[in-house]
Order: sequence, then C-alpha cells, then structure tokens
Amino acid sequence: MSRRNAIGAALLAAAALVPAAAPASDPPPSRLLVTAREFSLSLSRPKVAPGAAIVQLYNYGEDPHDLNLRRIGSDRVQGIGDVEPGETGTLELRLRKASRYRLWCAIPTHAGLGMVATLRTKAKLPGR
Ligand SMILES: [Cu+2]
Repeated sequence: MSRRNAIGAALLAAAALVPAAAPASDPPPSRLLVTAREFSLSLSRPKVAPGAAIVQLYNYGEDPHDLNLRRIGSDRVQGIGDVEPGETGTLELRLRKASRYRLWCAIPTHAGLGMVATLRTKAKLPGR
C-alpha cells in the first residue's frame, strides 16, 4: 500500500467512528424560561412542544422563590427548590402532549399574590 493510500484508509476508518445523528424520534428538548418576581411568574412562551423539556426558573425578584409544576389531571408535582435572587434553577422533565400544566411558587402566600401560570403543550411531538 502506498503512503497516500494508507492515509486514505485511515481517514475512512476515522469517518466510520463518527456517531450517527440522533434518530428523528429523539428531538432536542423544549426549553422554557420562567421569570419570577414579586409577585408573578412570566413564561418565555405559553405553549411548548411535548416530550423532553428543560425548564429554568430565573429569580428576577428580591426574595427567594421556587417553582412547582403539575399537569392538570395528575397529582404528580415536579419542581425546582428555592432559588435566590439573581440565581437560576433548572428542571429536566418530560411533558405530555396536548396538556395543560399549572405552575406556581409554593412559598407561603406567593401563589395567592399572583405567582401562578399555566403552560400548554402542543398536540404533536416535534418531527412527527
Ligand atoms: Cu415566590
């Protein structure tokens, strides 16, 4: 084998090691930013794609806040614990399609003062 052919063979071998692209059934996660302040929760978008999701809570307020999330019709609560002012907390979860989720801050009195929001998910998974 000539030197040039040897290099070519090495490049082909390296190309075979490059991982295949992620399958269409595994789209990138939806992302939602929730901004907390006294006393509101603002969503970066009202509706996101179902499936894997990354929710972040940014505390733009002066007091600690947390974030709880429950699909309407379910008892399961997922959440982000206390986040200090200026800090961000992150939650990775899976969202069901065509659902509504209640979001709230569970620190006493905060939800009643307005720290509640509703998130909706689209009917279809992305890429299907
Ligand atoms: Cu709060």
